[in-house]
Amino acid sequence: PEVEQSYIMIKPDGVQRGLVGEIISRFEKKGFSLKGLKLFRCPKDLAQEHYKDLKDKPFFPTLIDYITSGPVVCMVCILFTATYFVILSCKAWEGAGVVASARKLIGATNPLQAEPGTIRGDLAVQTGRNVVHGSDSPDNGKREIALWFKEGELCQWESVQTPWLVE
Ligand code: DAT
Ligand code: MG
Repeated sequence: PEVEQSYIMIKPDGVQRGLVGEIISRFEKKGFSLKGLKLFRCPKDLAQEHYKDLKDKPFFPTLIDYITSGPVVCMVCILFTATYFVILSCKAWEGAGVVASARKLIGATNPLQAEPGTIRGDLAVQTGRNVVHGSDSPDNGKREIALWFKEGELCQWESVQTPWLVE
């Protein structure tokens, strides 16, 4: 069975501000594992496809300029489980899997409204410079990973921490 995966991206401001280690560290410390990781300069058409649901918003052009203004760090986060079946049948479908949990770690879209303790709440002040992206649903996670990563760029492995993270 398939395991829920989230596409996480450190935006150009996070890279420029030297927050790459800090942000990756928060996902690692939570107990998520990296399945893919790369520094990447995003072309305009990819940015437009990634944010296609927002194409009619007034801020769309500045959003695309921002995301393509410098390198981003692309990540796939996964939660290894002793039995994939368990997470599929209970946790992921209840929305408590890696996608929803990563959104909680990231915090609200507007960093001034994001709770302290979240990445945006601790490290950012403006919606247009909110340092990190996380998929908003398992389906979008799948869609975004296929957009940003090529076949062969993802790594199949299992963390030795698994039995100390999940019973
Ligand atoms: P999120 O990134 O929290 O999933 P979203 O998908 O609604 O938020 O929007 C994607 C990005 O677009 C967001 O991270 C920053 C930008 N954005 C959203 N709403 C905005 C607004 N009202 N003004 C300027 N930028 C905005
Ligand atoms: Mg979004």
